[in-house]
Amino acid sequence: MKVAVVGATGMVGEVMRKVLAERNFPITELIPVASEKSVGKEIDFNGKKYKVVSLETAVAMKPQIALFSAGGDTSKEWAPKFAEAGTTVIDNSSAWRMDPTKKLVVPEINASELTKEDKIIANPNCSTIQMVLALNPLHKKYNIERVVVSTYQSVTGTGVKAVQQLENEYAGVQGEMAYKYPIHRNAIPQIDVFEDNGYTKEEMKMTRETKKIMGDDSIRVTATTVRIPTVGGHSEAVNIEFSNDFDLNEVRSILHNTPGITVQDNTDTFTYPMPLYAEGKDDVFVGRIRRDESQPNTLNMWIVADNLRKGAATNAVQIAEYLVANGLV
Ligand code: 2RA
Repeated sequence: MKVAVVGATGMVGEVMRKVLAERNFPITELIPVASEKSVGKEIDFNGKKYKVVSLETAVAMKPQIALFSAGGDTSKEWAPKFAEAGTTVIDNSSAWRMDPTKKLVVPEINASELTKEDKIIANPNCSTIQMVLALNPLHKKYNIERVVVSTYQSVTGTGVKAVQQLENEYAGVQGEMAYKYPIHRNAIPQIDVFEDNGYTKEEMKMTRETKKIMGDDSIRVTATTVRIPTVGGHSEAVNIEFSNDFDLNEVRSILHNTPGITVQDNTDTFTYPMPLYAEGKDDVFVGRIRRDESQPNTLNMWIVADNLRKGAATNAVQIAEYLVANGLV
């Protein structure tokens, strides 16, 4: 398999390369693609060196799969060019996610929708992926009516400039700002731009993408998304109202038996998920599972995942693995 990684030198691109290697994805040739200033640079992959090429060169090399993480504008312009050349694109930007002609895929939930005709496949937003992975099996059992979610998101979701801002502020060094405000010792209740309804785009992604991935427009989702000075992953406090009542041990057992989820939930031993320990792992971690005692049929839980892994690179590579395993590329 010839595989292009578009945005290969970026934060997600780097993790994509790592995850492809770790999971022994059947690659015969890696095509690292980046902006003009990185063209010609050498990148190590599985003990071999590969030269970074431009988008034009990569299209002409006709990879079977291209993993994109280079921003919405690049995806809008270049994903169709790759698709026309016969490449299947798995795109990590928000460019195609809500396009009704494109699939938005979390493999454990809806990979079975994919066909050979899907030439541009959208990888969902990081904070959505980790939430829906835990919601989906519970929805099947108890039927979700409404979700109220508050996020505590890692600076790695913004990129390398934000990680640098946090490090500079921590060290007391002046530098470039990725955010409008300091992030060290702060919590910024704005992720992405504001929409007309007063919500941020990140908040609306969680609302819209959840319905599309879970294939159910009736699920109501309201979100508050917040950037905090952490790097290991995104955390989410999620309140879920079901149509039907549930048993807490059954909830734990359903989550425990869901591929991709690790339950860490024991108050006696102070066991619960934290981003520091989720970093570098592919699973979504769920804990603090408890009944919302303020109203019937309602559950609270805490969900943590490495946003660069299951929230981005790992999910994209899992989609690619599904395509290969099912002869769709
Ligand atoms: C963030 N959701 O954390 C974004 C990254 N895709 O900012």
